[in-house]
Amino acid sequence: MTRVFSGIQPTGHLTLGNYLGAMRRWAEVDQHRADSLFCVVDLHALTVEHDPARVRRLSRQTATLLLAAGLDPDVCTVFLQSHVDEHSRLSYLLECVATDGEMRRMIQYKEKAAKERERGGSVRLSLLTYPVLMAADILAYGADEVPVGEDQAQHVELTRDLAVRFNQRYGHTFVVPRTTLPQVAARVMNLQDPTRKMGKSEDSGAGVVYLLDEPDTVRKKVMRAVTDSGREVAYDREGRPGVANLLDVLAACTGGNPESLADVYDSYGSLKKDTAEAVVEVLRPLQARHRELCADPAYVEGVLRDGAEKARALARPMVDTAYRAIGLLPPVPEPALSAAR
Ligand code: AQP
Repeated sequence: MTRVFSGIQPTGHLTLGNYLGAMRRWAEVDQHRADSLFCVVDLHALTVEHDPARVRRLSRQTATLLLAAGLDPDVCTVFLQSHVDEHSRLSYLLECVATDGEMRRMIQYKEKAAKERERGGSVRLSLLTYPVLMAADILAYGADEVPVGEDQAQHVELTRDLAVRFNQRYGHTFVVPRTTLPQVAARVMNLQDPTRKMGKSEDSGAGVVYLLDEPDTVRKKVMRAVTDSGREVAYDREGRPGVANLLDVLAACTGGNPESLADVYDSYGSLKKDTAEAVVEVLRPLQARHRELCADPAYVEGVLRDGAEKARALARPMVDTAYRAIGLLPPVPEPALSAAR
């Protein structure tokens, strides 16, 4: 059976981009057709300036939202990255396979490091090495597919390169995974600046629809979306990124096609209105389920505990194999125990 792995960082409140680019497919498609693992990658949230209490809060909220979005612990595995030590164990081995130049070429590193420097902060070494930890997240489970939004495709490419290199040097150990992208809304753009991705760690939330935004807030954000100077509704991602973004979001929410939808509208106003309502309707059941789950935190904790146990059982043999392959001796058994055998 195909194995799927994907993760989400508790670095901010989850956005419509996270949902349309990744979570919705995990819930509607992947968990039903594959042996799937979905992980709140909390260690990744420590790569930039962070507040420990906020990371704890967001980790719980992210896990709750994954379940609210429809992940079913009876058919898939949902867990926190830091509960499974194998991720960090494998990450170090992969750091011994990756190169410094490779890490510095990562677009997210360049962008986030520049932002951190602009703020006058220092850049954490873990920001540079985090794609290696992401590779470990994926390779530890022998995942065949990694369903992500477009912004993460470069990191999955790196994962493939590291897997191939490790296998060539030390013998076949890892499955070489492939990226799967959604057909529409692979990159939902910021409503106030449609040349930038809608990101959860934005300083201002005006162009970002959060999954827990009230319906009226969603409406306001969409109605105020920056469009383009023309008046005609056309799907042109390069020339008219604002309108194309709205068409992408509308198409993703209604199951339509952005090009055909462009023909239906003759004004930006009506396109915005329908897009806002479509987003509100997509978020409604998710928000209702989130409220129910918040009333039962013990259930969410139980899911995460069981998920970590299942994940550990899968990752440990794979990571142990990698340790042996790269040249590390297995731990020596306790003398008393070996004598008793
Ligand atoms: N705007 C987006 N459009 C489509 N897909 C997106 N994803 C994120 N933003 C969009 C996809 O959601 C999954 C989880 O994302 P993540 O938490 O691993 O990464 P991120 O959202 O890029 O988070 P950061 O780095 O904490 O902050 P921001 O958002 O500010 O960059 C991934 O599959 C991702 O592709």
